Amino acid sequence: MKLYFHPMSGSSRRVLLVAAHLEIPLERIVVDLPSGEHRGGAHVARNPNARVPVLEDGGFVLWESRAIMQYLAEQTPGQTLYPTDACGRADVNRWLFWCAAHMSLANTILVVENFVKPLSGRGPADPSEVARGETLFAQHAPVLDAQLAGGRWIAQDRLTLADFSIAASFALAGPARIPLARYPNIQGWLARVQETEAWRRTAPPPSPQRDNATPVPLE
Ligand SMILES: N[C@@H](CCC(=O)N[C@@H](CS)C(=O)NCC(=O)O)C(=O)O
Repeated sequence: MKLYFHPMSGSSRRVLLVAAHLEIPLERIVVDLPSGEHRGGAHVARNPNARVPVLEDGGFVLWESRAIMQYLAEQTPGQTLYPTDACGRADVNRWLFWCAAHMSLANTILVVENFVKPLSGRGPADPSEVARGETLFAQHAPVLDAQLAGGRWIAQDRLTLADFSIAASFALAGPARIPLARYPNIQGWLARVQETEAWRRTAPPPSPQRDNATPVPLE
């Protein structure tokens, strides 16, 4: 299977996390987002949304990162990331949809404004967009923090696709200045996800702009 991705992309990271955890070999093909390769004909033919990631499995082409996560889990007998019983699966699906509709949306606004724009010379951040991202974050982060008050993982009392999906959207929390200070349960859970072998194995290459950025203080 081939994965068209970019190493700094959170959407790509959530797919890589699942593949690493399930030990599914993927041929990784970088789509050069900074140069606009994703808007070129070859990539648009794979994904009309002109985004990464895209999975190719033989003649089957699949875009949307969470659909790819589910597809990879389905390929793996005995996996525990994606429950097979109806209630367990619905529970995980609930958090995958919530991630796409709410948490990722808030985080992505802050990633784009506070990290991507300055890094790519499209900056500076637009204060009204930053405010919109922070407002959405303040609306949704308490839901996740409360959920994590009751356990180590988001769903099913174990590591699932929900954890990898949501954690990937926080991968650039520091340089994106995502305001995590008031959410100790999210911080503790992120540290747990970051201790997994899959997280370590999918780390993007070093980037001075990312690694030397000053994050929002946690206290
Ligand atoms: N809902 C999509 C989002 C994909 C997405 O936004 N990918 C970003 C990288 S994280 C991208 O390709 N951005 C290119 C652009 O917006 O021009 C998914 O989950 O796969």
